[in-house]
Amino acid sequence: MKFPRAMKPERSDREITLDLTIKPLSPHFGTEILGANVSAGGDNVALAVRQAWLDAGGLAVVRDQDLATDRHIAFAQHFGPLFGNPDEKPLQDTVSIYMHPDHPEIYRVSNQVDGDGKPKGRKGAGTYWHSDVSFRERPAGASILSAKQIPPSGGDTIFCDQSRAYEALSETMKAILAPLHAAHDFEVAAHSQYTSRVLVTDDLEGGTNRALHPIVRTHAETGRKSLFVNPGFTSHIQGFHRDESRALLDFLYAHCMRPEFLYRHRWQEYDLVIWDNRCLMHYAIMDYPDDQPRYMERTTCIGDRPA
Ligand SMILES: O=C(O)CCC(=O)C(=O)O
Repeated sequence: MKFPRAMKPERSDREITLDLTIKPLSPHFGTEILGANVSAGGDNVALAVRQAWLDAGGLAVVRDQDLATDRHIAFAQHFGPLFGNPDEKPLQDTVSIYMHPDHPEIYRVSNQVDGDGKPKGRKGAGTYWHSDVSFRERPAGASILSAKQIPPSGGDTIFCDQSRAYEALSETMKAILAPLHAAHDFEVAAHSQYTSRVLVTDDLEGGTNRALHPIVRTHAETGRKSLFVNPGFTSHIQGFHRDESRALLDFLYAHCMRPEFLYRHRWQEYDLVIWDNRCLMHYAIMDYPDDQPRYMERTTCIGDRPA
């Protein structure tokens, strides 16, 4: 059965006029899209995928996309300008060795090395809860990850729906959070995840990897509110004593971990997964051995300033 786009039924298996099959991944967020050809589909497919992604709370899994790198970049541009484009400062110097040598818009995630012993991508990328690039004044909007090689099991990625997490708070807690801002700083992750302190210090000198954002942000396209703090990059809440800030952040993180706000993605080869960093955080599980290759390519869109 086909539905015109304007008559979207409630979350259930459905097709839209482009013959895409769109199924929920979980009762509250996430969608699986079958039958799309992102590489050859042009603007119509990209716009339909984008709309399905927004409708599903910012998580879409487009199956069976064996995408050439340049086609991935062309598709991603429908979601916003990309980090790595010639006008934009790199995400951080620390990660530049993981960027694709011919395509600076592509960040590579991998547990493999090439013939010269150079990493094919960042090993253990995102093995902590985070929202991509939240330490920038304009953090990431969409991130688009193309799975080229996956281990036979393991290497799942977990997503947390921070809109639902926000909506489940009491009205009293929402009122407490409403005026608050939190500092986001790449150094938080640098301390726990990276060893090359010299490069990190260089990055921080320009101050481009630190930013202050509202704890509750409103999604510019859907109007939905969500929590916007993450353990990976949020350093503290402005105006609070250190232990007050720690206690409130720890409460919010524990709240976000309620299983009903989470979806765990078991990757299939050639999945193209699009997540919205404005309202989701994610965690990549590195539970697979090095002799089981995992290789992924990511584009990252520059989002708006959180408000
Ligand atoms: O490897 C993954 O599944 C996700 C890696 C990650 O956290 C990221 O690309 O931001």
